[in-house]
Amino acid sequence: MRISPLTGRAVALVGGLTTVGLATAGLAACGGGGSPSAAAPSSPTTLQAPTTLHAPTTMHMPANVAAPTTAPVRTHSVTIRNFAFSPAVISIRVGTTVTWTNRDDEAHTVFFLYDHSNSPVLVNNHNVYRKTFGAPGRFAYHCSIHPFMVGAVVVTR
Ligand SMILES: [Cu+2]
Repeated sequence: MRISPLTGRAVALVGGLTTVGLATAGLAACGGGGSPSAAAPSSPTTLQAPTTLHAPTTMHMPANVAAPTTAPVRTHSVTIRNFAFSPAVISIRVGTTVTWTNRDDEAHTVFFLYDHSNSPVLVNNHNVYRKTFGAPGRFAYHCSIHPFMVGAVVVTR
């Protein structure tokens, strides 16, 4: 009974990571002999909106979301094309409305971690989302369907 909940969770996390690491190592060790039959992904026909997402205060970003590092471009228009936000990082003044336009046939969203606001699913090419920023800061966002699609809005006075 000396294991605290925190320690227990940490051990569980490490255990999970170790399992993943071992699995990866095992695959690598197989060389070319393994069958790739397990690689078929299940089809994402039932997309679940994260309406009840409550991020713990100690974890601001999911591990698979990387922060964009490019220099900000001064614009209020972002194009979504080829599974990327362009420019990935923009800078605006307080009170500016930013417009995202989806130029892909694929559906995308614009999800902000700081307020958990999500755009509607932008589909059918040329769908537009607008959001106004009333306070300074650096606000990272990503596509909730494709978390590797990341961007940020830098708001200054
Ligand atoms: Cu997307």
